[in-house]
Amino acid sequence: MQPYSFIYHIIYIVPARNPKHERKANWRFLQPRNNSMKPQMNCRLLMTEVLGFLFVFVQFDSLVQGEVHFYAFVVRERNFTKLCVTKSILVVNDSFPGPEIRVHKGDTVFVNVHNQGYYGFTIHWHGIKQPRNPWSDGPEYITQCPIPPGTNFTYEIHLSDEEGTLWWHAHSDWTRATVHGAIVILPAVGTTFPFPQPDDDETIIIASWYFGDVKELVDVAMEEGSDLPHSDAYTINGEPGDLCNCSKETTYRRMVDYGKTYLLRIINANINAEHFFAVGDHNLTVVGLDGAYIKPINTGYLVISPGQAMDVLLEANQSPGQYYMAARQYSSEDAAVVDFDHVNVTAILEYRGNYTYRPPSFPTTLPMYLDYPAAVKFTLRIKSLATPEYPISVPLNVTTSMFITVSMNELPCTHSGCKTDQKMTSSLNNVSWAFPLNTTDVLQAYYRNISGVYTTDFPDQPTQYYNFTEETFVENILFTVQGTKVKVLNYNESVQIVFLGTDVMKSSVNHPMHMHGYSFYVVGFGFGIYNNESDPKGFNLVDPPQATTFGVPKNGWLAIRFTANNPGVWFWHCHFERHLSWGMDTAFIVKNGGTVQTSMREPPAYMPPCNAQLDSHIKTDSTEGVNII
Ligand SMILES: [Cu+2]
Repeated sequence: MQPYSFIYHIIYIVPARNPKHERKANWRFLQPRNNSMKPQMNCRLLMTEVLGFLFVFVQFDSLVQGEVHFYAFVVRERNFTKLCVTKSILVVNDSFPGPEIRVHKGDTVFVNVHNQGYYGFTIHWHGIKQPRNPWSDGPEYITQCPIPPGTNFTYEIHLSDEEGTLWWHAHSDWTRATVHGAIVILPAVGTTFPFPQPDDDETIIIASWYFGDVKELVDVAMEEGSDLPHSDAYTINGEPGDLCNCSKETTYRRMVDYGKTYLLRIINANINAEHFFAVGDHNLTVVGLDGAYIKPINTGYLVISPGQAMDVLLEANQSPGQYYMAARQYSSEDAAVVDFDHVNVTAILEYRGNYTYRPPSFPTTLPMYLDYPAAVKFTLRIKSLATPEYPISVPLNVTTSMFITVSMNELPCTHSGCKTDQKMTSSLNNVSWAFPLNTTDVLQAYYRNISGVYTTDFPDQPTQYYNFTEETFVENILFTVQGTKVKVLNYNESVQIVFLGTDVMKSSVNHPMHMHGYSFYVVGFGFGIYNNESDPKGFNLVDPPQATTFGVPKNGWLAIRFTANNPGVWFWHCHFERHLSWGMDTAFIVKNGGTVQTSMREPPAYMPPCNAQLDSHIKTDSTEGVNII
């Protein structure tokens, strides 16, 4: 066991950041500073944090290799004005997007989350494997119940082999629309990047903006069985940018110096949209995906799925001036579907120095909304580094094989609030996931042997075979079953999953599948129905991309592999929130391996009770003795 050090990231409650501030300004969320903003409150909050963290730390039983960081997240509603309209949104530390967590590989982070809002929610540390510790993974009703208003809960985040960029977000309904932020994982102390040291870095978070209250819109739509809401705009670091109404003054700007190289940490925090991204007149070199480095991809654009994070090098090597960093939705839906959000979101890359002002240059390399070949062309180029310094470990002898259809479906809408006869659902192998709402979570049920919460009969194969990639409205295929069905894996199984995107209801799209507790290797993907004799011959077992979120191609298949060496309960699902809400989800239970180091850790002394108020309409005072206004 090596010596470790503690770092308190003292978080001050400050107004939303001015987007014209440069990157270092972001640190004010994390660094102590002298100002007149409620010093008494800060002291009170800090005392609470220190005592709470000390209490947690005495129970901390894993080997600590790096630094230990402490953060406080105060989550409450605040007014923000975008697109000429002011509305209240749930945010962390009064900031949209929320504060950045910045650590080194191998560090440990404690985050005490104070729910000062009106309804329960959880936070998930997206892409972090949480070895042996599903208790801090976060998805509600899977590994914990929502944190009730007026209470707090401390997450323990243990970084293992992740390096690069990941992110955190709420994992309850669509609360993640505004409750999210970056996790920057620098190389371990004493090591370097696998590319020349960049001069600086910059986090770019692409998110969705809705005019209405997102939770309320979703709650109503789910109750009525109607379509789920579509976003009204996209944002980069909280701002819609020059091309949107009432937004020009607040467009996010990043100052750069000619001749320097910047590491862009691009996170797609969108609720339902994949995005193309490009920078006017500048090439990009993509060097990382989901907390793992990849072989450099030199490109004029990239495509990023919701859930994914990419590390991208940008050389400031053009004539000093201003250039748009722009993103637009990549829609893989049928061309006839046009009701998606067409907003082009922009930020500005601005060179320092004296030069004659010209309007920012818009990237001509940014593909159009429906440019499916452009998306596929980029995705095919992603390969692991696979070097002695950054080795891979793709399972070669598969011991558990699953073939899973990924489908849109319908179900009769039968409860009292229904406004339609049939409602939209989605499924994996024709099972639409049902959360064990307000009873307990799957992890508790597994750990404490509580029956009646879930069943272990998630099917390894489709329940029926049909022409999967042909448009169909046949009733026995169209309708799905609902259930809380999980798949149980023995410790150290070598798992292969082939996902197949169906065209039931003519609704095939690219589905970004996300797995908790693991990253996986993408050994292949293709179009049409998977052939289990010929397609494996083309698998990449040499340098397959490693990811935690990767798209199942529209009317095509995705083959992934991983070793089930992280015991616990791990959710996996489509990262389009509308598909998650409709049931395109399930969970693995990975059994213990027989030794302490191959078994789940004990639960922390406190887990949130399963009685949180969830209704977005009820706005009661929820302060927990910390007056933060
Ligand atoms: Cu999906």
